[in-house]
Amino acid sequence: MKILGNATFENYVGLEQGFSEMGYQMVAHVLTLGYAVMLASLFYFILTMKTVSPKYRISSVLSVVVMVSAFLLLYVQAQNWTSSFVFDAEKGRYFLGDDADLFNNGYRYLNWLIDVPMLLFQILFVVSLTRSKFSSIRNQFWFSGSAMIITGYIGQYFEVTNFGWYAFWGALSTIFFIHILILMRRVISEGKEGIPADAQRTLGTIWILFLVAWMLYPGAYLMPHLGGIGPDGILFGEAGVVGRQITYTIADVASKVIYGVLLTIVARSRSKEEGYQEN
Ligand code: RET
Repeated sequence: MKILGNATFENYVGLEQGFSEMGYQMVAHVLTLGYAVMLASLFYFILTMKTVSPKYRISSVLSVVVMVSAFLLLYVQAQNWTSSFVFDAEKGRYFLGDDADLFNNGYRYLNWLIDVPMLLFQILFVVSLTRSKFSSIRNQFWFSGSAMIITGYIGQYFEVTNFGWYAFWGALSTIFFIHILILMRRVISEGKEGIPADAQRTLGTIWILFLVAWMLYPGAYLMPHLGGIGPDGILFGEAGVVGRQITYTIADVASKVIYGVLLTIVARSRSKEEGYQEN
């Protein structure tokens, strides 16, 4: 009898039902896609840095920081998957290996601890705030961003073993998330004032992207219980495991890469208007 304790639901599924070839490979591939995109985009942010005027370049620098940290942590996350589950040729499925590591999404959470404040600061270097104070927004972003991730990190340990704690930490994290959404809305609406029309439209797109992409993370947190609460729910199985990793990858590409590209576009439009010429 194996006891998994606070392990996340991927391990419980891998112990009892195991994963089909398709499910196992889809996760391995989507995790690999994740870190490959981060490395490729790293080059984009370096190579486009000079297309914006020097005062906006910090935004690209922050994207570079985000790409490097995400690349490394997603790489480790992908290795964690392949070292946790082992093919059983008699059953034709992948199961939690006897002496294997347990799988845990904690690498991601710690990656967000770096990336969330960076992504939030990043926009402050591209827009000009008209009423709010830069340092006040920056500090609130930093505080609520870190608190949101740390509380969620604690909560995810209880997703199988203690639903009450899992819901409690998740709810606490959501309060910080709402604070971030309110701040971001304010930053974007102030940022739209007095900038070229195309840059205003791009900022509008950034707000929608931000809302959708960032909401995917709490969706992934809730994933095992979205199809019915507890181990009998339909997503407490292979579909939920695969669904969660796909959700994370889409969210990561949207919130880090596409967001960074859109901010570069806003910065380029503002640079042009201010007379900056790339040489
Ligand atoms: C958690 C816990 C459950 C409640 C909420 C959460 C929100 C997480 C978010 C994460 C964003 C991460 C990003 C990473 C980019 O690198 C922690 C899952 C609300 C919004 C943007």
